[in-house]
Amino acid sequence: MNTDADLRIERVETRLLDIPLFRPHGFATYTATAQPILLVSVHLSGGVTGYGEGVVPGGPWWGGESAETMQVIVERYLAPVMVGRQVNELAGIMQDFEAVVANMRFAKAACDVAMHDAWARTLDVPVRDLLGGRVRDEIDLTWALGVLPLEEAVAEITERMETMGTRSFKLKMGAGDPDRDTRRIASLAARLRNSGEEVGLRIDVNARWDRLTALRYLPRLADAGVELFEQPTPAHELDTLRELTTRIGVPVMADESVCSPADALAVVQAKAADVVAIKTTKLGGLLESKKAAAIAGAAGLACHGATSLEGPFGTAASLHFACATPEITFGSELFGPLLLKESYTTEQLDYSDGVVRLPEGPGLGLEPDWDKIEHFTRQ
Ligand code: MUC
Ligand code: MG
Repeated sequence: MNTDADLRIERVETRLLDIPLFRPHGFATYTATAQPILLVSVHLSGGVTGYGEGVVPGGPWWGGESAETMQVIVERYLAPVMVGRQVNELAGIMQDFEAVVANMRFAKAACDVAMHDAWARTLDVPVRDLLGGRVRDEIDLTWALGVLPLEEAVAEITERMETMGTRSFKLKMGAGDPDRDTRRIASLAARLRNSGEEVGLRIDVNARWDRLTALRYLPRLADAGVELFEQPTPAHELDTLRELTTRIGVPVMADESVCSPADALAVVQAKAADVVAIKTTKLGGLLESKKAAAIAGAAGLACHGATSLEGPFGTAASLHFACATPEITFGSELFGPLLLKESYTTEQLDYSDGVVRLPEGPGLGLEPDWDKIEHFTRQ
């Protein structure tokens, strides 16, 4: 039985891991060959440790933070706010972060998750129980392909259908000429249709197209059978997003547009999207993600369990969130660990039949593999 004295945050440690990807992942402006992850460990006085990941999709191109900036922010500014406090003051600690560090939500998310993990472990319950409890035990999975040539994309889709039962695929766009990019996706859609495979295709432009480019090419993608457009245009242009949402007849998902609960409210008020991508990282952790999902859900928008390509701990955290949050009605893309060449936990998340399942056990339900962690630690 843990006492109050056991819940004191004694020490916060960070280390940078560089984990190679099994293949390069091409985004709109950058191609990643490894995923840098800031592993944050929160040590409690009773001997329990919780883990969180500071992670962005590939690098600072997405939202301005990187694993390196997060290390400075956590070590120098956020750790002093945590140390000496009780871990069951989590909401108060998160509030106090705001007095010391503005924005930097990915860094705060790593701390939020490590504290949730540590606190849940002291109670011997899964993190899901701290987030409201069970809504589901598994969630549908969309697999994301980077920007890939046609044949490689077809091979990867076929392989994932056969080995994991995946039926939903996200294709990254926004790199290079939009006309060529659109033809690449339309050919892939036609190829899959002709092979008789029933798969859903969606695209993510990562905010790279302007209004006219989107108005020109999204209808062609709609004709090709693309079923969802993720963030085609810049994050703050909510009028443009609303226009696309209402004009083209294919659901639009807001991703870069929603990095806080206030952003979720702005998207709701502007009627700018049909679906909101909830990355627990970009929102600053599990507590803030709950607020954003509640706002979107109250307006009747669907929420998607999105990813920053987290490793095992970060993905498990997003999975606990998705499994405790009724508003996540639009499935997930929590496939991050499978993009890594190797994992660094002793057990792996269970992916099959088109879903990913919540692990059992206290906290996040995963344990660190220290040999692997040492191996991947940046020197
Ligand atoms: C994003 O913007 O959604 C998620 C999957 C992927 O390939 O990129 C990320 C980031
Ligand atoms: Mg996105």
